[in-house]
Amino acid sequence: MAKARALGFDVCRIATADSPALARERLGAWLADGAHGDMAWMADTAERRADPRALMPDAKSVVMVGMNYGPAENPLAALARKDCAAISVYARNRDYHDVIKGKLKELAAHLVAAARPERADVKVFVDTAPLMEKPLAARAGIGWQGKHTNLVSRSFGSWLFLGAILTDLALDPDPPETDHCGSCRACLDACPTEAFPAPYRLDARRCISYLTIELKGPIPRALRPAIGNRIYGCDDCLAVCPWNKYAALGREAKLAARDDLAAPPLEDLASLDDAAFRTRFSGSPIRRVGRARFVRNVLVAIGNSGQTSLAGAALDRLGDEDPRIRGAAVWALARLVGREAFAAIAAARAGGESDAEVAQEWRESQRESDR
Ligand code: B12
Ligand code: SF4
Ligand code: SF4
Repeated sequence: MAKARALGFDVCRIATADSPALARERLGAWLADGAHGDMAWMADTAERRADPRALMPDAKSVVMVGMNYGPAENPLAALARKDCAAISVYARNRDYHDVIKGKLKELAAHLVAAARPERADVKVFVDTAPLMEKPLAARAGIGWQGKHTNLVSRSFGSWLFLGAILTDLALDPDPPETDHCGSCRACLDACPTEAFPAPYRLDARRCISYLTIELKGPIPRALRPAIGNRIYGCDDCLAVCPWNKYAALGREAKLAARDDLAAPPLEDLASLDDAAFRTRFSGSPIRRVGRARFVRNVLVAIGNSGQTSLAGAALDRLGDEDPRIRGAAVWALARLVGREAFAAIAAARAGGESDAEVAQEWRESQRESDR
């Protein structure tokens, strides 16, 4: 633990490496419901994901680490500034995968050295392989899976990134943590898109994190209004958890919010071309989604802003080369300009649309603005 702390981890505990209790059944039920949406990689890897030994047949222990990324300010404050973007806490600076992976490798090397003369095999993971990190962290006693399904810690609330080292060393396991949610249901009630069909179960297809990060195609129209100005991920269910009163400010500088990502103006983000997008988000997790998905999200936020001054930003994107951006621009415009103005724009522009899904956006937006 001393070495883990010195490397920047806030908690490090050990679990046995067997399959987490009920994980196979629960993962199977979640996939059978289609709750994973378009994340086909979750279904493709299901068999391996349910059992750590599929990744390392001789694994006896898993060293689980947590890194606190507690924010300096209430992350929900950004939701009130409708002309600006709300970016989830985890994505306001460097990609946590990159930050944690290097440190995990160092911790693994330390484990190998400490075991000598015994020979130790180690493999490190931070959301990089099919491994169920949350139930393993709960078994190691780092926290428990709350009703929002994420791991909650009595010391850090909801703000912990997880990482894992699988090893064939038989290390002494720590006792597991028990559930401390009690009768609370704050996270379930806070979800803007009603993504929890039941406590401890998330329908990713309705989750803003999925819709803004994982979903490649157009965001379903019915869910767009509830997204508000959240353009990358969502923190609502995490932020309302009462256990956050014990949370501390994260100590990793690379994860502290960049000033320009605290509440960037939507208008600036909508106009980023590919080169500007890559430069602005170099080293950030946001870069992974690419410009098309990102500007699509920004346009949904513009449509939700209620600010007619942003209609020009949507109008500028009607001719974008990417159909996802054009489609979201049509939707945003219809919500910002009056019925007659939209009808005039549609008369001039809709007929030239070659993409079937965008043509459908024109038709549906016209229908809705006529109501
Ligand atoms: C797929 C995925 C997503 C998907 C689906 C999320 C989900 N809950 O499954 C989407 C894109 C929506 C997502 C969003 C987010 N994610 Co994510 N995601 C993952 C990933 C890759 C796999 C999770 C998984 O296995 N899901 C499958 C489901 C079936 O498993 P589960 O969530 O553990 O479900 C359990 C419960 O449903 C429970 N259960 C079911 N029925 C019942 C009934 C009872 C009574 C009980 C007690 C339990 C129970 O059993 C299941 C199995 O343990 C992990 C990394 C990893 N490799 O583990 C990161 C991970 C979970 N994500 C993480 C983060 C930070 C987020 C976001 C906060 C990002 C953001 N700000 O936008 C949001 C949070 C949304 C939320 N409320 O979950 C962190 C969470 C850290 C933590 N402290 O828990 C992880 C661990 C990545 C990491 N290495 O740090 N994510
Ligand atoms: S991350 Fe947001 S949308 Fe997803 S479950 Fe939590 S509150 Fe709901
Ligand atoms: S908000 Fe309440 S129900 Fe949700 S995880 Fe936190 S303690 Fe559990």
